[in-house]
Order: sequence, then structure tokens, then C-alpha cells
Amino acid sequence: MSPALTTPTLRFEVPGGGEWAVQPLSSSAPGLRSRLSVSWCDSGGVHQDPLRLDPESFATASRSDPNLGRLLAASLGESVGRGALHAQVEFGACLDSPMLIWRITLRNEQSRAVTLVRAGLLEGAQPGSSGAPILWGAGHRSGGDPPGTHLSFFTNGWQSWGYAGLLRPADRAPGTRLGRVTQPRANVSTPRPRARGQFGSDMFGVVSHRGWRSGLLVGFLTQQAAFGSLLADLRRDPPTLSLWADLDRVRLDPGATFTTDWASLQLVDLDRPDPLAAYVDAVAGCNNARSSAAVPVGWCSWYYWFEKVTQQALLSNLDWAAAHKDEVPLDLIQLDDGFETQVGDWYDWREEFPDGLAGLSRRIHSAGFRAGLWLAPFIAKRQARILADHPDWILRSEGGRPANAGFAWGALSRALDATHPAVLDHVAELIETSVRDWGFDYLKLDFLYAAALPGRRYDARRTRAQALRDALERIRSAAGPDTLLDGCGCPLGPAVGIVDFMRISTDVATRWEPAFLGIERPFRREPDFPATRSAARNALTRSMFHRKWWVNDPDCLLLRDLVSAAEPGVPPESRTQLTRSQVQFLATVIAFSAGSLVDSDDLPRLSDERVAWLARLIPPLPAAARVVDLLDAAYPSTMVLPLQGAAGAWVLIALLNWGDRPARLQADLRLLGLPQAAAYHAVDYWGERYQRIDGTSLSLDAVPAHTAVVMSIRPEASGPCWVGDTLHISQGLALRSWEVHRDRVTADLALGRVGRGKAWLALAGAPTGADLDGRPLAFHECRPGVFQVELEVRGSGQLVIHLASTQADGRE
Ligand code: 9PG
Repeated sequence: MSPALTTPTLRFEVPGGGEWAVQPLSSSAPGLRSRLSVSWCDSGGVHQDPLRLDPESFATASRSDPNLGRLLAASLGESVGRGALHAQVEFGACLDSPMLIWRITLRNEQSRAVTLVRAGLLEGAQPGSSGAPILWGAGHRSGGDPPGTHLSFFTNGWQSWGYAGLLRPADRAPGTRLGRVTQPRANVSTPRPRARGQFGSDMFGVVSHRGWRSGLLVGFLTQQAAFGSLLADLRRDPPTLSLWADLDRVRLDPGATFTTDWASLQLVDLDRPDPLAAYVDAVAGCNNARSSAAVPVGWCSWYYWFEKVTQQALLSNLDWAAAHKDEVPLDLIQLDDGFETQVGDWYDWREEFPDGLAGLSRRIHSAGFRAGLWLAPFIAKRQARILADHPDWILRSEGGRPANAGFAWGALSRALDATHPAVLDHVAELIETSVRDWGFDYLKLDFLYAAALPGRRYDARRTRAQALRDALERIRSAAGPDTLLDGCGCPLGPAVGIVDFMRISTDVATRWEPAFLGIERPFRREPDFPATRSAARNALTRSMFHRKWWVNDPDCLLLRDLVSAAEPGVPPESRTQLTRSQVQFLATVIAFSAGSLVDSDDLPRLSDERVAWLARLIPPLPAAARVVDLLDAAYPSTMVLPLQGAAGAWVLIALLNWGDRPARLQADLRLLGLPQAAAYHAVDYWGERYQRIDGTSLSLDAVPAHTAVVMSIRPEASGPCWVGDTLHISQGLALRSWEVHRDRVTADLALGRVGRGKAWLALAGAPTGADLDGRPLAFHECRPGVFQVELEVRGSGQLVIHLASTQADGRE
């Protein structure tokens, strides 16, 4: 018998011949067979050595890990490359979850340095073949179905702006057509095949089988040692999946060791409410994630003013925010790119900032807000003085030319070598100055991928992931524990545990689809070009990270309307093309993400209606909504958030039509976790309409293109009931108490701001009177037994509804 580890959910074994295998103990879940390999280099060239995994060297133990629970552990050691390297392979099978983890430690046994190229952690039968077969058990496809019919792959992009979402065998991976211009924004070592059904991914990926409702998540628990990539081929039979760590040709000195991050594999049950939670939680635990910062609610200068921002523009928005604190309680005013003369020259400010940054942050603070500042510490424009002054700080490629850091702000840019001690000192000083001397308490740190570009580094022993991680650690220690850090353009894995917030999407824009200089056609498919649709999609497909790895930053809300686009004084680039429903769509997705709520408009120009839309999203929802069809659709259309308040439990649901034509949207109420009832009350939040739902299915015909429908749904009950409201998007969290007496209902409202909205109440008959803080209110019956009332709440208030005494169901 070959050595094995058996847990309640899976069996891991090393059958010999260099293979290892995992077989789930439940039949419908996938299993796989794999090899491991190490690629490395010495004066003799590149060697690719498969590991032999001799069952004879298999040593087992059991241990406990604070993040992963109880583990059965096994370890195998062997020598590689005729004694040049020693490889120690560790496996751990979790007893408390269906998860296997493994990693490789390499030690240089020679007297000369070697370089490390790649560690293959999930590989096919022949070295260099594109992947390890996934075994779905017999009959994973029926009859004449072509290979992969029922499979899909969830791909995750390398950094903030990268595409995340589900792909099908007939799809081609979303990729850029702009080559060198945007290439540096993706991980060099993650393949981007053009063929249908072949997909790369960063850090983790999920292969799932729709019919079997099961899947396999493969990924790294940390990205502190090296960047990890995946390649899936869904059209092969059986399908294949491979996983490796890119070791970036780092130098391994004699006697030195390199340990990969833990790779992990887990069985995923597609019908679980949060199918990826076990992985997401393990990553959060292993990286000591910072997930508890308060969600920022604020304003950012970028998407209205861009680089043309001025002190005056900022101050007029600050004044507006201060004057409207009661109606729109913001807490953050963030200056974005544009204050500096050149990206890279952070101490030289444009003359449009006569009072300097310290002066600005002082005024922001004295108006009662947190002060936020944008910086891009590892990138510089070619003209920046920093590059002329410190040519040795520039990250260079093997040939000695500056590494390609991508096209930004209309020109090619340069990256700084984040392993250079002088660069690290410079960045630490910049951060300290921003916090201590300029007084900012929130830093949006952008283009962080520039620290992790391929190149010949000052410290040739650090991988790209290590270079970035070390730099981020240095930034955190310079910033201190209380400064809020928002990562942007940032590879995700190395930032877990460092940043408080992380941008999880590309930029929003004043347009739905990507375009460049107003031209749409050739750019429509560019995955990381600014576009509201792309940003909104990632806000859903990465919502599972929220409050686990950090607080998600779904990018800014743009509320300006089409009418304002025609107003004099609005710069052409600030004019929106977003329709009313596209703006509501973006607001819905940001609200349901429960992440940062940062508006980026010229606030004084917003119409009263749009200001009210913003106000009603404050405070942010208490948790991210569940994306029900995350593993079923590339553009998920159903989000659900169960809520609980003074007047009972309800669910908030958003149904999204991403399409360019009207569509029918449906939801099965039984899947939303609602209690069984013969009928439900629903309030359409944007439509401000009451709707009764008979039976168990919600079906909306002909929802217009690019439209989000938000509804609260509550089971119909016998007594008086709060049915929904437009005071706040939650449709019920403003209600602090709800007491039903024989002759009246009293409700305390705690809105936390001055606002008005409609509320719907179910009562057995017309109220004999109603008042809010003693002011009489007029009710109107919109359906038999359902009454609508307009409320104006000044922070808090008491609502009293007088009933004919038979209505209250005999309660007292
Ligand atoms: C400031 C912006 C905003 C925004 C960030 C980031 O030229 N480019 O290719 C380019 C791409 C993205 C980009 C800026 C420029 O956006 O995501 O929120 O802070 O920088 O420059």
C-alpha cells in the first residue's frame, strides 16, 4: 500500500513514480493526479527536474495550525540535479476542512550560487506539459457532449485593475490587444492563451462543474515568497489545471534556502452560500489581514478634475461637504493625482496649490474630515527629476534598459527598484512626510505593481513578490499602524495584511464601456481600461474578499447627470455619458459591495436628486451582499443581503441587467433564505413602488438595459408591519424600535442625518392618524392594506401611527 493521509473528506497519497494524488471521498467531487518539479539554472544552463517523491522517504506527523486547524502532515526529502539542490516537500491534509496544502523548500548544496526559475506545484504527467489532469469521476459528461461542456473556470487577475470572473469552454480569456502598452499591468508569468477554453489566473482559480455542483479551488495561501499562476484547459479530456510559483531567476547562494508559499487545494460545494469562504478565510488568517477598518465615506478629486485638480476645486468641494454634513455625512476628503508637477516628484507641487499640502490637510481636518492623499511611490514619468537625479534607482531589464512600466498618463513610465535601499529610504521618507509633516491620515497608494515588475534588481535574491511585500512592509512601518492605506494598481496577494483597503476593480468612468480618446470599437474588450461596466463587474466578482482580506474599494461613485454635462464650465472630460439607470446601477453595486463609498463629482453641481441618492447610501450596508451566481455567470445578476432590524428580518436583493437589451430577471425566493410565506411584500427602491409577490418566485419582465433593480422582500405577516422605505438603501436599518400596541404603533427612527424618503407600512385598515415628532403625516393607501407615507427625519424621530383599536391583532 502506498503511503497516504486520509481525512473525513479526502484521501491524499503518494503512489510512487513521482506522482501524488488526491481523491475526494464523496463521489461527485473532482480529484486529481499531479507531479512536482523544480526549474533552476547554473552555468550549465536551465534544468527542469521532476521530483521523484519516493514513498520510502514519506514521514508523517500530526500538528495544529492556528489558521488551518488540525492537520495530518507528511514530508518527503530528496536531492535534485545530481546533488546540486535538496528539495523538501511538505504536505498537510486538513482534518477540519476539505483542504490539502503543500510547499517545497529548496536548499543550495553547492559551493556556487544557482538561480531559481520556477517551482511546479501542480503538473501533468510529462514535464513541461500544460497541466495535470483533473479527474471528475466517471461520467462527468454525458453522451455526445463535447469536452468541458459543464465546466467553467473562475479566473482572478493579478492586481487591482485585473479582470476577475467566470469563463466557459467556448470563451477566450479576456486579454489586451495593446501589447507592450498595457502588458506590464499583468503578471509576466501568467499565460494568456488565445485559444478557447484555455485560461490563466493569478494566485488562485476555481474549476467547477455546473451539473455536479462541485468544484476545485487551487491557489496559494500567501504571496509573500513568489507570485503564483494557474493555467486551465477546459477543452481537454480530462480537463487540466496546473499551478506554479514564478521564482524570477533569483539567486540562491550556497547553503541558502527558498521556501515557496503554501499551495492549497480545496473541494468547493457550489451550492454553499459562500463557496470560496474556506479559502478566503485561510488566506486572511495566514496573512494576518487588516479587515476591520471603518468603511470610508467620502469624496475624491480624480474622476471630475483628473490632473487638472486645483486647491480651489478641492476647497469648494470641502466647503460643500462641510455645509452639508447634516444631510450627507462624509468623513474623508481625498486629493488624487494632479497636485505634483510630475508623477515621481512628490515634493514639487503645481502652482494651483499655493497653500501646499500641509495647508490643505489642515483645512480638511478643521472642517471635521479625514484628509486623504494619492501617491504612486514606485512609478515615475520619464521627465521626472527623480529619475535624472537617481538613474541607479530605475528598475532595469536584463539588457540594462529601463524596464517597461507601461503606458500611463499618455506616456511610457519608469519603475523604481524596490529592493534598492535608497529607494526604500526615499519611499519611507515620502510616507513619513505625508503623514507627519503634511498631516494626511489616509493614503491611496497607486501603481504598486511597478514594484513587482520583472527586471534585474539591486538585490538579486528577492523575487518580485518579495520585493513588493518588503516594500509594503516598509511603507506600513513608515505610515504607522493608524494611517489608513488604500492599495491601488496593486497585486493582491502580497498586500493582504498590510493595506486597510484595496481597489478591486479597474477605474470607473463617465462611460459604460471602455473607449480611448472617445473611440469605442477597438477598445470595447480591453479588460482593464476605465469603464463603469468593468468596474462594476469586479465589485461583484471580488466581493468575497470584503472584510476578509481588507475592506474592498470598488472605486468611486459618479453621480453627475446628463443635464449637467451641458452646463457651461464643465470640462469636456468631466461630462458624463452615464444614463440615469447606469448611475443607479453603479450606486447599487457599490452599495451592495459594502466597501468604500467615495463620490467623485463636483459636489456643488450635483442636483438635489443625486445628492439624495448619495445620502441614502450612508451609512454603508453592514456586510457585502452574497453574489448568488458568482460561479454561474460571467456577469452575475443576483445579489442578496439578509438583514435584521427592529421590525424583523428581511432580505435586500439586487437584480442586474448587464445586457444592452431589455431582459427578464428572475429570482427564486426559496433560495434567498426567506421564511416560507404565502406572499411577500416588496418595495422597489429606485422605482419607489410597492409590489406584492404571490408565491415563491420574483419575476421582472423587460428590465431595461444596464438597469439594477433593488428590492426589499419581507414575508407578509398578520400584524402591522414595516414594509420598506427609501430613507436608506437597506430599507429598514433606520428603524431602531418598532412597538405594536392595541391602538397605535410607535417606531423610533435613527437615520443619523437629515433626510426624507417614503415608507410603506402594512396595516389592517387605514390609520386614524399619524405623526412624526408630533407633526401630522398624511398616509395614502397604495394597495389594500399597504400605506405609503412621506417622512422627513432630522437625525432621529419618533413615528406614531394611531390605529382603530381592533387592528393590532389583540396585542398589547
Ligand atoms: C490617478 C488615477 C486614479 C485612479 C487610479 C489610477 O494612464 N493610464 O493608463 C492610467 C491608468 C489608470 C489610472 C491612471 C492612469 O488610474 O486607478 O483611481 O487614482 O490613477 O492617476
